[in-house]
Amino acid sequence: MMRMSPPRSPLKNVPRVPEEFATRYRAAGYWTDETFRTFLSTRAARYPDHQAVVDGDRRFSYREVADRADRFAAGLLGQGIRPGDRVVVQLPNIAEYVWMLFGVFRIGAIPVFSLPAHRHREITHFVEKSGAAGYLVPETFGGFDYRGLAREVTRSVDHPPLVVVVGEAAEFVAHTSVDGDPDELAAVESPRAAPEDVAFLQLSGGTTGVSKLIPRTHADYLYSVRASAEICGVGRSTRMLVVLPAAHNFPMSSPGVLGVLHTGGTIVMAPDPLASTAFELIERERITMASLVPPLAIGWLNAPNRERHDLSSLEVLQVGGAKFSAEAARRVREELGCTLQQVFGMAEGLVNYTRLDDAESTIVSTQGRPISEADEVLVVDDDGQPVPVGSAGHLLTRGPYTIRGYYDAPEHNSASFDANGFYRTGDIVRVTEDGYIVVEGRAKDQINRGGEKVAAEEVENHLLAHHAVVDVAVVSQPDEYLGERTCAFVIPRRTDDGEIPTAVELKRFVRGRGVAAYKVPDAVVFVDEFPVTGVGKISKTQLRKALEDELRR
Ligand code: AMP
Ligand code: DBH
Repeated sequence: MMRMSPPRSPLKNVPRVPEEFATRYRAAGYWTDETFRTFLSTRAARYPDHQAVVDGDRRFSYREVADRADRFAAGLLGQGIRPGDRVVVQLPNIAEYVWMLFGVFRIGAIPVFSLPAHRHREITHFVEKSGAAGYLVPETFGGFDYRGLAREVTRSVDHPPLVVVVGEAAEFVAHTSVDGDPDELAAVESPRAAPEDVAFLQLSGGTTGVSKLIPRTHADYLYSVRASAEICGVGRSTRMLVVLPAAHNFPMSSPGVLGVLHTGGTIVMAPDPLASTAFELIERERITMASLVPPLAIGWLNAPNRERHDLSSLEVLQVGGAKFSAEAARRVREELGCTLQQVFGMAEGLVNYTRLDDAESTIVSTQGRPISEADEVLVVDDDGQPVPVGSAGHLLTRGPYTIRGYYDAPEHNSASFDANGFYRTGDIVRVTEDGYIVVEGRAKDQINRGGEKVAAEEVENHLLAHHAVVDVAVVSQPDEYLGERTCAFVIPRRTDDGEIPTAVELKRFVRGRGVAAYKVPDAVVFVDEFPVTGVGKISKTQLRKALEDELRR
């Protein structure tokens, strides 16, 4: 395919950690010289024949995965991808994810992570915002045609990226053009990736119209991966089932795929999130660890066929991404016979874990404590004043693996970070006497749909594009299964004969705008006006309360 290369430019507007802090993080050994460029080859040298990745009947040793990564890297070079180029990665949980990702790292290119659920609108934004030169997709997955999506994306951007389709890439590894000669890689050994440079752009759940990209460096991320691996007790004998989308920050790094590869363990890719699929794999592969969002964990607890499977190999079940109720948490040890680890993290940085040897009461009733003694946690009131220990307030944080700003978003950063560089998480928490965090709520304008974050403003903008929508406010509504679901309050424009659009029509409209399905509102409620606050702003608190009152009735 003929392709115009995008104009090459380095990443611009990447806020950095001030030198005074960087010096401290290096001196403490948090930041080291290691980079993702050599991460996999180092592990392959250490554990060459150990099983690294299992995907269905396909099994790959560390040496095999590293070889494939090298050949893919050489192939990318042959196709014109260069160090510093951005490459959007949209791959499902398949073995190729691992070597394609490390192939991108190998040549010093910068992955831009996206989820399989993302569609034309999101991917176009990621490609344009990052100035991507490449885009990796499966051919089809879960019945969806990603090749068609890639075609659509390349048609709508000024500088279409090189599209690499996995189905083909798998063949490429055998005989065609995205398979290169690893000797060619010598040409890109220099310039070396610097450990404090941006390694990749990670996804944020976001609170704004389009999601912001999170610049993570080799040094900061690898620190969180190493420390997480230790806290979570992963090692060579760990066999981790990857159920959540592998590119999500939780299954990637807490300790996730990277933590397991760091220590020479084995990754087993789950092809779908069904409990029955997971149970079969746990039994067959002797899985020791898995990470889930609360709705999936509850699905495991409630699965009728659980007794039919031998789940005795499972040692640790991690649950995070959204609040896990104490009632459900208590059931994990009782019914699954393994240790629960609650995980409260964010792609921007800070990750909290309950420790494996914590008292059961701590494990079930808190969301854990920070990874690092260098993580700074502040809990403040609406005026920014610290609250007494044990009281609820806004969580602010700063530390050796928390960003100081989003990529190329100066205006937004001045709101999301305080003058001292603390990230305003938007979460309402309280901290116990012994330093454990309990998540009490949220101040940010976001819906946490079972761990999938939906920015209210983004959905509102899509609905406002409909000709029959005068105004809209999107809020969360309690949901038994998801924890929260999305409800759009809409003031409709009536036609001359008094007709208004239907809820179904508006949902279909949002879907038709080319966004991930999880962003389509679950409910649409038509109203004549919105309740307003004292200063005349739409009161989302009152709208949420109206929904809760209705639910109670
Ligand atoms: P993101 O910034 O998109 O990576 O999403 C991180 C957000 O997910 C956090 O700021 C919390 O709002 C939410 N979150 C993650 N883990 C938990 C948890 N265990 N309990 C409650 N909320 C969580
Ligand atoms: O929700 C998250 O973003 C999240 C949850 C748990 C996360 O990024 C993480 C652990 O690292």
